[in-house]
Amino acid sequence: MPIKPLFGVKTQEKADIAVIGIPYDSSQSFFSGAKFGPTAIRLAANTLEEYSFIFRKDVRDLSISDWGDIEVSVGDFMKTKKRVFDVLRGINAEKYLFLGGDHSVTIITVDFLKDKIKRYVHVDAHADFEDEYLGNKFSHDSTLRRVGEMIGFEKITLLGFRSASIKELKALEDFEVETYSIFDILDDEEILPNVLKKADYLSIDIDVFEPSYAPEVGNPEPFGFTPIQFIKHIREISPRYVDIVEVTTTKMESITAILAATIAREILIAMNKS
Ligand SMILES: [Mn+2]
Repeated sequence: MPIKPLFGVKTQEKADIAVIGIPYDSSQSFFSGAKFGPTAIRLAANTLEEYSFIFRKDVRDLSISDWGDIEVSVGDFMKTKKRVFDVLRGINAEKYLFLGGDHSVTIITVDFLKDKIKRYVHVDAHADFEDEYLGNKFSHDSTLRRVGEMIGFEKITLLGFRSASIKELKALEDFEVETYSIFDILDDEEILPNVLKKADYLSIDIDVFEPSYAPEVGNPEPFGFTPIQFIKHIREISPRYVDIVEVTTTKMESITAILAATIAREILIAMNKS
């Protein structure tokens, strides 16, 4: 089965929203294979409707173009960053949906967009706030830390996490980062819509969902969001930049990729409003 552009949208032409795969995974994870994420998500989208039941809209009717995957340099973060920058400069879209790749790709995309981001929301089971991981500053365990350094710690929010080292928790406090754990969210129903609403960059690590809904991730972590708990607020959000990362599978039929693709479809429509 040939893999079509995501939901059969236009390809390689100027549009308001650019969809781009960044199949990079070099940093260490329990399970590897996040580089297959973009392929798995496009393949999953082949099996889904292009029509959103929630918005009553067809994604193909919107100004969206899928530019395919950027050729990355697996294992070489700096070379990959250069390639991503070159491609993004060429595309020069108003809005972007990036498909990862592991979470370190967000360090690159945020670097590219840093002057435009007003509020970055990191939706993740993990804090990703280590200063480095085994000497690697550009690891998926350090993504939020690097993002904070680039755009300012006052502009970032960590949402839905339930796993962090004591060092990370201390650093999050020291840098005065706005954080809401999954348990905070359970206690206060206002948090989720309020935080999602203000994001202009939304970074979604698919591991934020309960592993029974999204089992194929680098580091599964129980006690996550249910998909319905998240999608319930889709009408309230209008980000300009989104990434969906850490879909980690080599299977042709992946329930994690189906969830990621479905979320991508709804988010593309939500992005179209902004
Ligand atoms: Mn992450």
